[in-house]
Amino acid sequence: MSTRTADLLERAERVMPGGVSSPVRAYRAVGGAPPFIARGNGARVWDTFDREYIDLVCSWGPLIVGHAHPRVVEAIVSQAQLGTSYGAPSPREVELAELITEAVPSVEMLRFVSSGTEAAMSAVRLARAATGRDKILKFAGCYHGHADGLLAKAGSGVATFGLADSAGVTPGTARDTLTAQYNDLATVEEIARAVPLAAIIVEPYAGNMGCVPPEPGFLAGLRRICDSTGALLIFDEVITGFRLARGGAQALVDLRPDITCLGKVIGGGLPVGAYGASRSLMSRVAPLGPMYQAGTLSGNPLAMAAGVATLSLLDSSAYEALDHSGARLERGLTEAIRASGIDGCVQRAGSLLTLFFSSGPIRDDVDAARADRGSFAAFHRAMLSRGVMLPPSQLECWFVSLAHDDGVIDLVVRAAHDSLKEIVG
Ligand code: KE4
Repeated sequence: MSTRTADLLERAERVMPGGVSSPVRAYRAVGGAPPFIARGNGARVWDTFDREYIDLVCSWGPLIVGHAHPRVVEAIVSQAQLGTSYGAPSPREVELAELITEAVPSVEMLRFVSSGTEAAMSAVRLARAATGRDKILKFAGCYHGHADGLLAKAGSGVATFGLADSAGVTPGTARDTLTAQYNDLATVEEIARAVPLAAIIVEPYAGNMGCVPPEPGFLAGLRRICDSTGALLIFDEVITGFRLARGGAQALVDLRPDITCLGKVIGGGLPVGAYGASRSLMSRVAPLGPMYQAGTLSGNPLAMAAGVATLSLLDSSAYEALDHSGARLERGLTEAIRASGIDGCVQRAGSLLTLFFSSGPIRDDVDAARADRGSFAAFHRAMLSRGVMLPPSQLECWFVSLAHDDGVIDLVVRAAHDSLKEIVG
């Protein structure tokens, strides 16, 4: 069967909306047809024409050790030979759960699910079950998956497509989700004092409006507000968990949320999510308690094996290497922006970063929305033509892996210099 991209895209669009399994992959924000990827290895992927790209999407975060790492592949293959799913407890999920609870002290107990969306929606349900309250507060530009109640003013694909929220979310559902601006503690304080909140859910380092770090005091302020109003603090660490540090963003800022959402890295490229909290909170989750949540493939042995193999590669030297590569890329991109004279800035947190076509600082979704998306689209196309695959949206993070060594980073920087020169003209 033909694998030419044009045929593939046509065939895909006949049977899947936009020809994709997730909207942002359709390249609507940057134009052109998305390459269909046939294989990946290390820091690179190849499309169905065998064109090679340095990959800065890394499956939107999970591939922190690079594509097809031998240790991860071996773990998946050997598990697959023992079966792919049992619908029963298996040793692998105990192993991964122990690795996570050892690394993240605020998570004494967790439940595996199959996506970050499920993790966030279950965390919200747990907060409502524990507090008996209905309303939650999220931040504009933060994205916590596509559960109905979490799509209000969401980031990532929702913002990329300029949607206020999503069709199909009922006013009754939307009514229970309040929003504030990221980094705006005063408004949070006002809302939390006026409305009894079940939870405040936040990306501790925001990644879904591009990389937007918390300002000093913001997260500690949320912790204080939750403590004084009885709301639970949910850190959505689906991106930052095991990426910014082994203990996630909460380790960096030395704060304990009440509930943590995880995903991406803990599955090493296979579908995994998890939510966790103190033993007492998690004891409310069925079968121990009245909060119901379930999943056919939750704790899937293949995904558990990939997660265990991936986390086993993330020691302190790995985080030093990730930060080194992120910093090298940030320096190179900043120099390229200066040399080109464009209005731009780079914001970074460890191995997460975004080149914004806007002078910084980018503090929230309003600042992020000011970035010049047309210039980003032109830059994306120019980089793609030079063999560098960036996330196809200005409002996303670039992901660096352990496979992005100095040589790879320098090739990306070279391509950025040339691409910026090209779009400046
Ligand atoms: P998934 O359901 O896509 O596994 O996870 C949802 C989610 C939850 N929380 C955070 C902080 C997230 O970033 C995500 C998903 N991230 C996007 C990229 N920004 C996934 C890419 C996509 O939607 O295709």
